Amino acid sequence: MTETASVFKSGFIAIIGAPNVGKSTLLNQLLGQKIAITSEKPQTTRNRILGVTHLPQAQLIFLDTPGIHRAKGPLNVRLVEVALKVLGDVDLVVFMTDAASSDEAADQIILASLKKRNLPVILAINKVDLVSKATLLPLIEQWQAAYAFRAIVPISALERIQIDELVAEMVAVLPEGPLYYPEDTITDLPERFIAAEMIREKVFRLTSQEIPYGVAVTVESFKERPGKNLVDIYAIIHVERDSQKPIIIGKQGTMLKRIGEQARKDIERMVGCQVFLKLFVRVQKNWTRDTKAIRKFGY
Ligand SMILES: Nc1nc2c(ncn2[C@@H]2O[C@H](COP(=O)(O)OP(=O)(O)OP(=O)(O)O)[C@@H](O)[C@H]2O)c(=O)[nH]1
Ligand SMILES: [Mg+2]
Repeated sequence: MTETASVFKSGFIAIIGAPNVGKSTLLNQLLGQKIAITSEKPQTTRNRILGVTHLPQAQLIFLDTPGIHRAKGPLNVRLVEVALKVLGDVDLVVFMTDAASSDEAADQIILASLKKRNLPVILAINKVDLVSKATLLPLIEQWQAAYAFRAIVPISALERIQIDELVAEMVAVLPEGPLYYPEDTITDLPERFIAAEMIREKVFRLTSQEIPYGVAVTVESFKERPGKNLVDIYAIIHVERDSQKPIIIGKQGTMLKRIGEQARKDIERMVGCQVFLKLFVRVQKNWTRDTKAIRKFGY
């Protein structure tokens, strides 16, 4: 009798790394759908974002996390806390670094906290589309010497290079396990949370300097219009200083309009119907320095 190779594997996989290395881009690529917001600015992600990939013989539950770095200020300290906490409850870690511009101090902090835990770790060296083989090879050797990784996989999350190879390495390490989530589950996040994130993403992408870092978004109301294939959403963009309000609104409301139009398109794609999005801007003085307010905004 031949042994059947039909064990079902499953587990929780933390995606960790320094800010801006491409963790959320990878999560979206793994899901084939956008649930995590991304931007070219560091510290975009502020929560643990869960996404599930279903394979015939495995279920992979990913936890995207805020970028780990030497944090200054209460909000950033909180974000690093959120990321490190995820490590306490996973079967596998995907540690992501940036092949093109690595944050060595942050990578060392992460390496040190991985060494304290007895977890299998796969290293994903991202953004290989930006570097030559000649830069990549010594980088791989350097990382091989730094830690006993289960595997080292050079990838491009953006260009979808070697993503299937990365998934195969993950499945190889995962234990035999149950179906944790029903087969139609992609995330445990409510649609209104993702809607708020889509709005915050546009603020990150359309404004500059300190503006995105002082912004939080809350969805006050998210309602389907009875009998119509339509959703009404009212959301507030909170800023931390009076001077930031006119910047978010823009000349004759142009900035707020752009934020709203771009966010609406993303939200419509998610909910699959027409969306009416109303945005308001409110000042919540110095919220990023106030632990209570940080909690109130869900961080
Ligand atoms: N060229 C290139 N750019 C990438 C790749 N992956 C991600 N990026 C870009 O890198 C930037 C950061 O990506 P994110 O996915 O937001 O990074 P993150 O690690 O989630 O960042 P934080 O949430 O701030 O910690 C974005 O501009 C992405 O488009 C890649 O493989 N190649
Ligand atoms: Mg992110």
